[in-house]
Amino acid sequence: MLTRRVAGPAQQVGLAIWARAAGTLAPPRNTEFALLQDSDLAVFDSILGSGGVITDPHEVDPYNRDWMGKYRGRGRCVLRPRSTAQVSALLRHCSARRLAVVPQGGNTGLVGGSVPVHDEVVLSTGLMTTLLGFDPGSGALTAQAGAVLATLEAAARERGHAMPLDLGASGSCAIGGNVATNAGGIRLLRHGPLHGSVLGLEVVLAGGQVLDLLSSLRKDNTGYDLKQLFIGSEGTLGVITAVAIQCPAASPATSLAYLAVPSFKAAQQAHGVLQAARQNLGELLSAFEFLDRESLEVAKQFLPGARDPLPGSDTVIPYTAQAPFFLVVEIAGSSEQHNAAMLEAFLESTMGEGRVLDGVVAQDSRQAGEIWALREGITEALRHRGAIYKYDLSFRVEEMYGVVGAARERLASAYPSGFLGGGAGSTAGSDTEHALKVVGYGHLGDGNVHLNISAPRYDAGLEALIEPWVYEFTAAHSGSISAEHGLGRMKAPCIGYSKPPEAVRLMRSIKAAFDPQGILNPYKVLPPE
Ligand code: FAD
Ligand code: 2HG
Ligand code: ZN
Repeated sequence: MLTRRVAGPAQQVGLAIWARAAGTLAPPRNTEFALLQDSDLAVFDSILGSGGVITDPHEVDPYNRDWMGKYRGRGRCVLRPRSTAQVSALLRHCSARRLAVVPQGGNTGLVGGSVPVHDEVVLSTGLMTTLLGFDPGSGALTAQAGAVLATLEAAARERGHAMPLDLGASGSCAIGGNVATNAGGIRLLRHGPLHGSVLGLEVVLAGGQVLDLLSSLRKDNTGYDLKQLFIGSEGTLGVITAVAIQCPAASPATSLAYLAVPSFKAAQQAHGVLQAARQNLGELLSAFEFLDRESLEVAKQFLPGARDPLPGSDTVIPYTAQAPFFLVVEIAGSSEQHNAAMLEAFLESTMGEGRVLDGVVAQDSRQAGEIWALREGITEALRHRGAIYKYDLSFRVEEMYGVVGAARERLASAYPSGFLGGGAGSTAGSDTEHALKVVGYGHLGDGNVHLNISAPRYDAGLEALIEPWVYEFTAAHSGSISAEHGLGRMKAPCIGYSKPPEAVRLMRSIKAAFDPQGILNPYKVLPPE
């Protein structure tokens, strides 16, 4: 189980058809890729030495499975380099032999990008965890790509700084994976995307060439900013081996409020809580997250020790039987007293105006931690429930929750009993544990909704009902089909819903320039030609 802070181990028509055919089905293996031979293993052994190459099927297995249990590859070997020079030597060999390779960090990705589709070799950064340097003057931190985010956060904190990103998988995901996915998370509202915070990268290209862009300068306008291409490239353009990142000074005090609101409209529209927070809390605002009641219920049911921060919100609210939405509002500033006074005043005024039904300001870091554990634990809670269809979408803030209601309506008409029909031996339909559930939560301040459809098992009929409908809905509302998780394997065929054909063509030329044989993370990000 992931703990939050502890380190641990088309064109439209053509694409729509692909989207329907894609889903969890594997695209065919590219027969131009070589099959792994014992002689390749001998070369890998000679480069990495003892413990660097894993071939025992039991040990290889977890590297072939994604976090959701949705995708499973058939890779036969895992490479665990410790240095950039080793990564370079490995890729030189793979390129010469035309062996396909999947870069893997913490393997917490949610779009099937981090595991092989067929028999690709896994190149894990798990042993590349060294903190290479920290500049106290600028706050620039440099680390090997496999360093775990929570470990780097602790290192930055010790030095009076903070990492500019934070996410529920911070105890397992690696900084190289974060950069490769352009991860968003709960602090993007405050610090912006990684395109702004990453100062430099070291990358090994498909042929083994080392591209040293590891500058930690704040300003550098010499030519095209090549590092930007690797941010969000999901392992398809090069293997990131080191990252330099700008860490802001840590705020001495953070405070957190948890609010129940009567509707999504009240949360965000012209005179909603988000606008009030922007006006009244200004630059102190560091996170503005939301969860709907269904998400809260799943979290309460499946997260050990989870407590409802507002236990009365389902009975004693005078305006409505049950508060349908909840907000997590965090401010970070220089004084605890000032923060608390600001948040209390904010709560009082928004409640007075009826925009907020009820709310609580965390009294200490333990209470704040409990609230964050609830919000960030929804993903984990849903995993305990069974299969999950995840859609990470962005829209204009006012429109972002519409897709959740539309998905509920669509599934309710297809499955009026609320259950997925069971096959032989299935228990589906026998109790509410097996009911279909549609939940919505996410980063409200950034217009990013996580639509999750939870089912007792993965089911082709259910998937066909959701996809490509959900992508068509998103495109029709000018949204993005991937706000922060990337395209990976899951959405590679669907890129055309959010990008025009000319953009996809240019992306293909960039891919060909960096990786002419297409050996890096094949079948991911770009649709098949
Ligand atoms: P992996 O899963 O190992 O890989 C992800 C992709 O990056 C793959 O395509 C892989 O090939 C590539 N890659 C990995 N390392 C490298 C490298 N060194 N060089 C080149 N390519 C590489 N994501 C968010 O954006 N925001 C969230 O709030 C968020 N919350 C999450 C909460 C939970 C509980 C979980 C399980 C996931 C969450 N995620 C979130 C998704 C995931 O954690 C992020 O995408 C994360 O950045 C992935 O990092 P990783 O090291 O696990 O990468
Ligand atoms: C979050 O914001 C993550 O909690 C995960 O991005 C979202 O599980 C999801 O769909
Ligand atoms: Zn998210």
